[in-house]
Amino acid sequence: MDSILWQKIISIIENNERFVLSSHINPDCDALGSELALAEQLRSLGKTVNIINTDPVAANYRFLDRKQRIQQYSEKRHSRIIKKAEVVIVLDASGGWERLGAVGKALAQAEAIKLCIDHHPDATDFVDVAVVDTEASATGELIYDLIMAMGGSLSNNIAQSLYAAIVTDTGSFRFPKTSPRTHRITAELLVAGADPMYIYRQIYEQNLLETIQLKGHIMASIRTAANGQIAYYGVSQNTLKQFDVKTSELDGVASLGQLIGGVRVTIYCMELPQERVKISLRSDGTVTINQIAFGYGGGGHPSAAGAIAEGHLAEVMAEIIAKVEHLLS
Ligand SMILES: [Mn+2]
Repeated sequence: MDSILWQKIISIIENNERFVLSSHINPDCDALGSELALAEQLRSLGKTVNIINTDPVAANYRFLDRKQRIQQYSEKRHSRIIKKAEVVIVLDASGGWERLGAVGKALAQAEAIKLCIDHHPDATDFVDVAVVDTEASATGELIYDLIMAMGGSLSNNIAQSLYAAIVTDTGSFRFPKTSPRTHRITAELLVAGADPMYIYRQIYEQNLLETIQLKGHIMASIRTAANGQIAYYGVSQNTLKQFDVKTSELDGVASLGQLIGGVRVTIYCMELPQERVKISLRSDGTVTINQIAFGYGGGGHPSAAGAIAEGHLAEVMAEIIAKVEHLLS
């Protein structure tokens, strides 16, 4: 990252005392880890820091925030803090204040200097200074750079937070942005005490038995089409009830089909109340599937996209299979 840009951020940090950090709705580990690491660095300089997000910290990420530094936004509790803030730093989110949910509305009104540090390629004209590096595998990489540029040190907490940010955003060091730099940074985090086994177990191995059993049921129902190039499966509201599993616990189900050799596209459909169906599409990168999601008013990346359609589960599924077959032919 361009050190002149960091110098700009560092002089803003040095010249101010009251900071608010925030990130996107449904904050992931990169959002939370980046917030916690930067907050600790700022506090070590004697700054006053509030981390305020719209959504609460998900249960499997709470180990990062044992001291409960991360606050869930409420207008009553936070309007004064936001009003008095001198600097607002948005992490792991660009594209506008809407990405932040309710707290974004409040922060947009603040008189503070507004900064954004991110690795997404979205517009940054909503802030005064933005540091965006789309080559970074995670915002956590950029926070590492910033802490180093400030001459800060890596406490055990900072190391755990940034490791969690990077291991999740790289899909455990396999996604395309995983670079030599990612591994060099990660090496330093290990030196500073990040514990890979512990962090992995906290994030990925806290499932309920019911969830694993439902995943087993879904896996047993996987079918293929187009000579094994398409995997498809669905789950009904009845099945969710039968297994007593909340939809929020079904992370990772959308990519189960990609575990099968030869599968290029996975179609996963989940029945929603009121005759709607949530469609999730994954591809192995050899075919672009977000155009199908766009057709239903959805969105996403070329190899991971989704949408919500009207209709019955089986009908919607058949429709999507036909569209993907056409795409592959
Ligand atoms: Mn990220």
